[in-house]
Amino acid sequence: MSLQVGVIGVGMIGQDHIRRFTNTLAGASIIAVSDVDAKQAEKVGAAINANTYTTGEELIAAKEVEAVIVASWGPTHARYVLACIAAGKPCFCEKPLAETVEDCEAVLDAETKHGTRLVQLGFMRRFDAQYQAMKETIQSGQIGAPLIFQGGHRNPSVPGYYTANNALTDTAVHDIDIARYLLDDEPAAITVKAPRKNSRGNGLADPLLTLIEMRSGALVAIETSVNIGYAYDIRGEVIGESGVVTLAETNPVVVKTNGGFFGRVPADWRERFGDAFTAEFRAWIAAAQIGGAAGPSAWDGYVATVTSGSGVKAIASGRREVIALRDRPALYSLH
Ligand code: ISE
Repeated sequence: MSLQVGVIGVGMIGQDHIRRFTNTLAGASIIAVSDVDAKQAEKVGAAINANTYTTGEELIAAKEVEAVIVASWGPTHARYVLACIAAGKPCFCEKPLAETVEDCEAVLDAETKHGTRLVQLGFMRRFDAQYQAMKETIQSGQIGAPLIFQGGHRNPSVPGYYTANNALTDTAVHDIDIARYLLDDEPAAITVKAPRKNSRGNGLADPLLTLIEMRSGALVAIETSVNIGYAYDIRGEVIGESGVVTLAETNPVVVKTNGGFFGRVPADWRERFGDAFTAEFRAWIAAAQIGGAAGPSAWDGYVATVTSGSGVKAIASGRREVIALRDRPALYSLH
């Protein structure tokens, strides 16, 4: 039977997910929506024949809703995720899991008490074919034990409300998560450096170079550039003891003309990670149909929030900050 899904937050990303459910995915239907902007909720709901709920809590409590997608404003995530756990309903939550470490911990405590996983985090890169091939290469032993992960995360531009700290809390969190996934390791300390500012960046400290020391002694270096103009360019390389694995370019062809060669670079995250979004929801639907969750967990959301928060501290202090994580509950096995 088709999984009956409710979506909380029908802004840009919520609508993107709804389109994916309507046009591409099987085994689930969006039957309920809610948004702080009631008119927006009505409009989006009417277009897909879904019921509209005044609050996220009402949507979660509704009998017809079997599973929930939380795509609302970041500061509201934890409260909706907690309500889903209390109702025993599977929940897909966009990053961040929560903006504060305390709220993330409340989710970990509630889910651990529940006893089985209900929460899946929207770290879609784990479902990207290129990163998966990179992980398989590392696991196969072809490049020897991994020593360094270098990530480049380049956005052509960011909206006016984007702050300097967002480079860590909104953008680098993806690289933090994928580095943990690739290296099977946890972060131990973080240092953040900024060169002179990109003059295109409206005064933002952009780009940033973040160095994370992992518990095993491996290093993670992440460049975040958020006003680089030319395209949405995601770079990644793992240096091992006897080899290197690098994300290939994503263009299907190379065009040679006028004495040069050319290959397309994606315009935005939709183009670059479209297939990964579809794959993450396929996995979520299959897991939620039997009352669970797949892939990135609340633990992964917690580590991302602690790490990016320590990075924000490191920007302010100009120093290396230690990343203090609680012990990983048994519910969250290694990646
Ligand atoms: C945005 O929120 C995302 O999640 C994108 O993947 C990322 O590239 C962008 O920098 C973020 O602002």
